[in-house]
Amino acid sequence: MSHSVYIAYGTNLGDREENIRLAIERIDERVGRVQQKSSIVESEPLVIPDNPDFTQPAFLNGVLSVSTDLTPVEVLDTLLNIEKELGRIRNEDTVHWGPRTIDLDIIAYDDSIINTDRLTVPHPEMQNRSFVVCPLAEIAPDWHHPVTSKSIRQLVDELKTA
Ligand code: A4P
Ligand code: MG
Repeated sequence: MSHSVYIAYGTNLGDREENIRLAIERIDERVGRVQQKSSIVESEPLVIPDNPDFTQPAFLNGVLSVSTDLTPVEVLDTLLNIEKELGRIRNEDTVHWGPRTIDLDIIAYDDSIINTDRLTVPHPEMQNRSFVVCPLAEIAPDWHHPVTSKSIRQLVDELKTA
């Protein structure tokens, strides 16, 4: 049975448009058909809580809807492989929340609520990030958060008035 998964991407290193193009191509091949693509938004990096003076380039962000036959963990493993192939370096020296060629996060998977060591779905920070909420609102105007039951419109409004 096919599931609906929303995937957010973020990139702030190298040829950002090309990173997005390649990531979408691979997601379409390996996770499932990409149904919708939001506009791409440019945003300033979030301030890193434990490293507030760290500077890094601006991000391009967006959200995709994908129909998939994979389980959530299979989607995660596929996204981690694609991140690796596109050159994301992950080790003890890389700054947490630092620059990356591509970061792929699972925002939502059907109406599932998942809290395991490897996976928190919906993404725990999504409602605080306009670079996720606004693109999601564009492609999924009827979406509701399965934990809080808030509509995507409400999440957009809350970010505007925050
Ligand atoms: N994981 C748990 N839940 C999920 C999920 N829903 N989707 C686990 C994906 N992964 C999930 O991820 C670490 C582990 O999280 C994964 O192995 C998986 O088991 P990671 O990608 O290595 O960690 P990270 O991305 O460096 O850290 P974190 O806290 O996930 O960072 P975020 O939330 O991805 O934020 N500023 C702007 N403007 N735009 C951005 O896109 N992104 C970040 C990184 C910071 N600042 C930004 C942006
Ligand atoms: Mg991530």
